[in-house]
Amino acid sequence: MLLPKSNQYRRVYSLNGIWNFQILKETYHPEEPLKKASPMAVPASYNDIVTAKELTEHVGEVVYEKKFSIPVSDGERYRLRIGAASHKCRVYLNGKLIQEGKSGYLPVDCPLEALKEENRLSIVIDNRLTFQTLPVGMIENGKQIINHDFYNFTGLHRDVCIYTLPKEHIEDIFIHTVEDGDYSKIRVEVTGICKNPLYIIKNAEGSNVAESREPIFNLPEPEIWSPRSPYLYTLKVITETDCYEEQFGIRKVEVRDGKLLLNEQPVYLKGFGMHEDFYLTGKGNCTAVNIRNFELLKWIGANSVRTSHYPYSEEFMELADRYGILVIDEVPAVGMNWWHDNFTPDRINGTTLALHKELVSELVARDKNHPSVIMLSLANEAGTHEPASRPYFKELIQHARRQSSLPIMTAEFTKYDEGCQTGDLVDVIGLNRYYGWYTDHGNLNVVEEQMKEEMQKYYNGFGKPILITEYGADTIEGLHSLPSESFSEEFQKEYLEACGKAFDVCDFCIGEQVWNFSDFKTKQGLTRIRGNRKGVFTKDRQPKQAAHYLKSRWTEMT
Ligand code: GCB
Repeated sequence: MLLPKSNQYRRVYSLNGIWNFQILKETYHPEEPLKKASPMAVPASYNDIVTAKELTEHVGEVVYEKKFSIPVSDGERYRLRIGAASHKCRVYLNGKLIQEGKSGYLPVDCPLEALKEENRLSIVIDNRLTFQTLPVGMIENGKQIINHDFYNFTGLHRDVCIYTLPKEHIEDIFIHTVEDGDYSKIRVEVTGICKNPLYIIKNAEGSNVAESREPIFNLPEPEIWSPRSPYLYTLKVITETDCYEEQFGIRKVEVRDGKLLLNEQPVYLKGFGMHEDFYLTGKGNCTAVNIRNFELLKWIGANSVRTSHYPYSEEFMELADRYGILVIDEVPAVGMNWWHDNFTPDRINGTTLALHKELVSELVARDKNHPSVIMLSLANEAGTHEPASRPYFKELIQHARRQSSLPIMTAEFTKYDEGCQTGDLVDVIGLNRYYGWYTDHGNLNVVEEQMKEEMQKYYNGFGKPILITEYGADTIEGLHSLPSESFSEEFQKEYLEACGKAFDVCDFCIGEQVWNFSDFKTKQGLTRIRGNRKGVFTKDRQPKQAAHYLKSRWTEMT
């Protein structure tokens, strides 16, 4: 699935801006325009923009509506692209249902037919989570129960646009690099109508460095992409009727002999689990925030992030390529760990698995040409201690391996002693661990030993490299204490330091990703003071004391 772009054959009309918005209390009548609508920003979540509590916390359906007119000609195709509508959506054009979307974090893209002089687009969004959605949630006695630790932000979260395509157009482009270990080999796979194609590769300065009529060709003296040197090329595919430019990088990723290798060199991941979350806009994509995030990642010496707990915006992925930040791309499989009996026919079942597989395919299809993506994460903290989780993940992982050659991991909450059923199926085991925080709260003396013991057990048990995908402590900025006490800036720093000591002596540990990059909104809870405060940066992206510690640790690590 290609990102809509303008060129001599294609046009893009942005529909971002002010939309009409209304909570849906009764059955929706798409044939009628909204009557009691208020203005709403797109892209954005509506939750932190409105002032009425029942609206912020609304569970159910809302409608977004916008009128538009564009020039229409017979020689073109028209499509609608919604970057993300969280979570499920129904799309209507002039009152007629044209598409349904099943995932809140991946694009909805559909043809627009029978366009009129003036058109009305309406999008009904449903934020209810069940055992058959991803994220997973539960509706009990009419009440929504959320089983994940981030706010259930709702809305049109990413760009919405209409784009045109020539009748005979390129549908998709897959750029395969470093096949058979050959760094100069490029293989281009194009779908759609591709008459008499010409493939041109431009270097970062925009000069042509290779040209071919055949889809397999050589790029002489290729520059390799890496966090140190995130070198990007552009492939231009020109056909008789269309053309498209796609950026890519040349890099090789593999897990071999207990190591994560990038371009055949071991790489140690330093970075964070994150969230798309900011003041007012919630999960709405915001270029300024995205760029600030990457500036901070570079400043602190990080080289990687996990898109916890769902696919991030395409803009985020593009910036990761440019800044040279390695990305573990996670599907929105979170909340799959109620206390017991998760994988049962009436809970996480075949329908959930079918959706899970579909979202893996869609994520791979969206992000396949990003050199920054080095691994797929198929779930965060699923109930993998349950025997029934094994066939579920076996099928899911087999499916993922058919879609992508990238290493596969899951982020585990399951304690080794509980018997993780899936550790042998993945390439890397991600561990989310909070010794001294959720257990032995405030006791820094236990952190290093308990962390080491658990990592060692997992390694001995499965022989897979271990990546610490979460560790951290809630910290209120400006709260100081000597000696340190939990929630103070001093404690966070000492906590991360103690964990670091454990990682440093485990040579099977391939990286550390602190939870979290920045503070973020959650549902209200006794342990949540205006959200989860484990951020190393505040929500407005300023450093807490621990940020300076991490900066010196990570920059010294080379
Ligand atoms: C976890 C979850 C993450 C939470 C975090 C916490 O294990 O994966 O979503 O936010 O713990 O801070 O409790």
